[in-house]
Amino acid sequence: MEKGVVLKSTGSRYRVLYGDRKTIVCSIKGKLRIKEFRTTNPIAVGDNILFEIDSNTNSGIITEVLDRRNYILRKSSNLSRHSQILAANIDQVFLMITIILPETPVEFIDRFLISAEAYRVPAKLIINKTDLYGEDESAKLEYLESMYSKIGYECFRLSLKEQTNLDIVKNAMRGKTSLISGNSGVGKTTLLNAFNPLLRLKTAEISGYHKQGKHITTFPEMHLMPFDAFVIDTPGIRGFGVVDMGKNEIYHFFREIFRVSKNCRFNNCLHLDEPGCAVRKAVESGEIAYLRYKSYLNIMEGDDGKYR
Ligand SMILES: Nc1nc2c(ncn2[C@@H]2O[C@H](COP(=O)(O)OP(=O)(O)O)[C@@H](O)[C@H]2O)c(=O)[nH]1
Ligand SMILES: [Mg+2]
Ligand SMILES: [Zn+2]
Repeated sequence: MEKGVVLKSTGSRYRVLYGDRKTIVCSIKGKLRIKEFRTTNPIAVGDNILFEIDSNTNSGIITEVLDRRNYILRKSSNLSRHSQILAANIDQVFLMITIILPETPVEFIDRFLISAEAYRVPAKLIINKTDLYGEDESAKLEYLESMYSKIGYECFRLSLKEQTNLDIVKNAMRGKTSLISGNSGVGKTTLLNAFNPLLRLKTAEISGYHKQGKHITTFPEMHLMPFDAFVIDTPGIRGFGVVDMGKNEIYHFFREIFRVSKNCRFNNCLHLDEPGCAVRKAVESGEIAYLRYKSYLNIMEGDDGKYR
């Protein structure tokens, strides 16, 4: 019996890291599938597993998935009621954003952050491509950076092209398992290659028409970095999903809104236009950033009453 961690899952095969940086392809023992709960994948990237080595085929058979510390679900298609585990046992999630090429909308950032809050996984922002920023973009960067750090989200400025601040981001990842997310084209794959040149992963050229990168791969994959860190790439995955947040819960995941909401006159206040709403007052005074409040309103307007 060996113990390992799942680096990649492609349907029924799993690439597992074990021992002294050895990898082996494993499949699942038939009986294990039955234990599967309401997800389409019983084993996910980041899962700690027990397996037996079949010396004839030099492959492994997974016999047990050890308890998960946490996990994040993947946004599944609207048609399917099943959800998929994107990754398990994560210490922190990074959202990589860019001010231009492509521009990351604030609402996109906030949707990511509230999902991370719902999963109770610490979230941090990496603002990449600073080499491209002129005066306007730099001003916007500074605004976002001060807005998010004030709320408590650590921000890292990065230029992978000019290799600035690489060490600061590495240090933040050292000794941990990090998931990195972000719109395609922001530089996630470039970061992985910069951090571990042996990887030689394919990066996408920005397509001129959509100003967005093209998707290349679709399976999440965990990479071991030479500085004692695991980083999970989530290519082509636009966001976490399937956190069933009721409308009356959404504000719980906007940290600063939640904090202030305790002073609202009504304890079922949704901070829309109720009298005595402390949140609206805080937005008017500038204590809560208008952009964050706007994200909140947009998410509240979501069609089916559930945020996905
Ligand atoms: N100017 C500039 N371009 C970058 C930077 N980082 C990545 N890129 C480019 O952005 C494009 C998309 O990068 P990629 O890593 O494939 O993005 P991903 O879709 O998030 O994995 C590639 O052409 C990269 O060379 C950066 O810091 N500055
Ligand atoms: Mg990529
Ligand atoms: Zn209120």
